[in-house]
Amino acid sequence: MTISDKLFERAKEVLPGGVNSPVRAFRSVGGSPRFIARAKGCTLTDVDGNSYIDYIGSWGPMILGHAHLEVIQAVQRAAMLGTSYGAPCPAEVQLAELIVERMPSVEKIRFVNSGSEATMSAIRLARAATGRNVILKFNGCYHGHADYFLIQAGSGVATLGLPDSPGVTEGSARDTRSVEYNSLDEVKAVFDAEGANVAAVIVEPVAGNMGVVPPEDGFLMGLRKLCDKHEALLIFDEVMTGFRVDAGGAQQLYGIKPDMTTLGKIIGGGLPVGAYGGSDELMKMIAPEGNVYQAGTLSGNPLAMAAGLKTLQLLEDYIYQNLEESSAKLTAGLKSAAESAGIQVVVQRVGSMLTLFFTDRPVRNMQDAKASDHKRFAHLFNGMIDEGVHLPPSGYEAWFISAAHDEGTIEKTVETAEKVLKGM
Ligand code: KE4
Repeated sequence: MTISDKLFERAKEVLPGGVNSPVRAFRSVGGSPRFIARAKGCTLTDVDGNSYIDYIGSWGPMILGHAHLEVIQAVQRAAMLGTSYGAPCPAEVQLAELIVERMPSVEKIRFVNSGSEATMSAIRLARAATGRNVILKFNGCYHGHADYFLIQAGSGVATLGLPDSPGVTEGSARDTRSVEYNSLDEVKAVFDAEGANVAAVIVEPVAGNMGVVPPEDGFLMGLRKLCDKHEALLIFDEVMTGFRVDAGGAQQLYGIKPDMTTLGKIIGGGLPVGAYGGSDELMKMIAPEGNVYQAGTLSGNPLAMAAGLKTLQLLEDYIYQNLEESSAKLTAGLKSAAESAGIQVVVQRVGSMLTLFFTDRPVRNMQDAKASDHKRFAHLFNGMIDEGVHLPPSGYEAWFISAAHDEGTIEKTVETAEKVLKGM
């Protein structure tokens, strides 16, 4: 048994499934998770001393690469001044100002401690602002683990093949509608039936939790127009896409202005963070300015703010240009590797997030994602990890490329993929 295996056995005695987040347990790919001892740049090193080229990227935050010196130093400096005050600190103002500057649709923002908290709070605000209850989401999209989101959800829910989650009561699911992504007809049908009751449409502007599924032309604009027509709010869940697919998020990439935006991951630079924001008019409904209550012990935590602030400050335009080049090169390499192995794949990418699907047609929605061959993905995953390349352990997840994935890393990844695919 490896040290990871022994740790996993111990972990299963005290942690459900041996993990603190389900998708990490390798359930859909088989085998046991590697326990990580350290990470630097684009490399993970496990407790047995094995190193891996990392495409998990902590599920999105590590766009600069792991243990970026300036980010670490910012956190160290902050930690020396105390880890949490329960009172305002300068860094939360500075980070808020930077996000507001880079995301024009966000005039005011509230920091929380996870993406789940951000989306929960955004829904509460949308319901308060409209006086309506119904929320419309999309099959395969994942907005965190609040009860009313765990309906046809993506990410770990899809990975584990859970239709929905026990413990979600009739009452909390009653006001959630979930339709196929990229289907404006299905959205129209919901609005036609109960438009006056729809508080908000919440959407991943680029879906990343059923694998990467880009919005088709007109989809996001269609949502914008339907929300305007029925006076519902459009919420862009940019927890994954925010500062990932573009310096201003998906809303800048596609030129669509949502009413609210939720954020996480990158804005915390690898420390726990989430945020929700929108117009001043909307956000002033939030306590203590307004009476929509939301609070958090560690919200605006000085360490997370320091890591997020430094990360965003380092995310200059040239980084995005380099990420576009390296991600495009990886995409082309994966396609040609599969072709030379005689295996049909589709690689879908937006910016530096991509997914390889074992299928012969574009993946437009969750139905298509489910129809791709996840057994083959498991085979690819295990072949790659044995060769020192750690993909996300699910076919329903995005692969993340960081600024630390240099040309040699991309080439090694492609060579490894070719070797593994040829052996399949
Ligand atoms: P967290 O509560 O996990 O910080 O954020 C929830 C969330 C909300 N919205 C989107 C678009 C998200 O992608 C997420 C979380 N993403 C998953 C990865 N697919 C987190 C990884 C995990 O659950 O272990």
